[in-house]
Amino acid sequence: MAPYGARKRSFLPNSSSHAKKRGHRAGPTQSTPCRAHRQAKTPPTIPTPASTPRRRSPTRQPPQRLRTTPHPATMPPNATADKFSVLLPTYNERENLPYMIYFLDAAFASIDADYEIIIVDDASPDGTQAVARALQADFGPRKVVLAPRPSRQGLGSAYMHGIKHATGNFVLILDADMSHHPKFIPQFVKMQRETGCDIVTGTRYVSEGGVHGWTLRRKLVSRVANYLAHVMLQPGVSDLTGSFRLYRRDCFESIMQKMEARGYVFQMEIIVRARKMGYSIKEVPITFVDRLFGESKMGTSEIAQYLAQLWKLVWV
Ligand SMILES: Nc1nc2c(ncn2[C@@H]2O[C@H](COP(=O)(O)OP(=O)(O)OP(=O)(O)O)[C@@H](O)[C@H]2O)c(=O)[nH]1
Ligand SMILES: [Mg+2]
Repeated sequence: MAPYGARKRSFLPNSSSHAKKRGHRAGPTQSTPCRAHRQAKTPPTIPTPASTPRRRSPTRQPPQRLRTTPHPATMPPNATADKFSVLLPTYNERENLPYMIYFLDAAFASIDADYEIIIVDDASPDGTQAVARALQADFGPRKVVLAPRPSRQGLGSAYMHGIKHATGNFVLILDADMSHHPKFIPQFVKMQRETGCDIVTGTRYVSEGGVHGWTLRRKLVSRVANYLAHVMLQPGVSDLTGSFRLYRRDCFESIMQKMEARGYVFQMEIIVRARKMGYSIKEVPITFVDRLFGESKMGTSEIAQYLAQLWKLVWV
């Protein structure tokens, strides 16, 4: 296999023009995550274990200047024991995946938290798995875990598969298309630590949240889906169809045992069941942007399936 750096041109097209076209701003926190870029920001010396912040020696602390500053409000005495298992389902996300991994790594580094990213790819025809393998070689198998499946089996079942590989005490779920920006993760963690809740869910539908880059039709579908779910299920959360969430692992696993949905309706069923089981849920506002690269998999059949499952959930 060619090294990751050698392959980058094939899966990282001109990022600034693409991002601009899709309404993403290329600010200081939205730069290209490829290895070449990261190397460009560091002095041109050969990295050694002591000078590489991501791969720490168990016996030797890195120099003080290389340590990330812990988020002041997220460091209670036992916080360093937490490990976050990110479940990342992918289907044709070849171009988005490097950005996701880069920003996830940066988000967890900003709060000095341990993490692993479990990529559940369903044999994507665009070669997502080759990119995932290259990223694993770059970030290490402890940080990037591959949990591929032989065929497309749906979003809900991807989470069920991914959790089998998780070793953390928290589970974080988000889409792999940059619609859910990892920069919000510190706020999720802060909310969980301050309130001790079981689930923190990202919401687009409060004043500080929002949706950007969607067509009017797509916005309407999401709004109507949420409105119907509120009227029929009264879930007590403002955004039932989003999937950007942080769960206590024990809570996630016990809800999983009761789950029936395998497709997009999974996000809704999990909150309905969490409420019925008495778990506490808090919300964090997020801004949702349209996917950075690639095509949406949300079609008419997913909408029809959603309506049928919504009716079923009334009787849960
Ligand atoms: N493993 C796996 N991942 C999937 C499957 N379907 C979708 N995904 C992934 O699940 C996440 C959400 O899917 P999206 O296609 O973004 O669907 P969406 O967010 O509802 O719609 P858009 O953002 O408009 O594309 C993305 O990371 C997809 O790659 C699947 O069958 N298997
Ligand atoms: Mg998406």
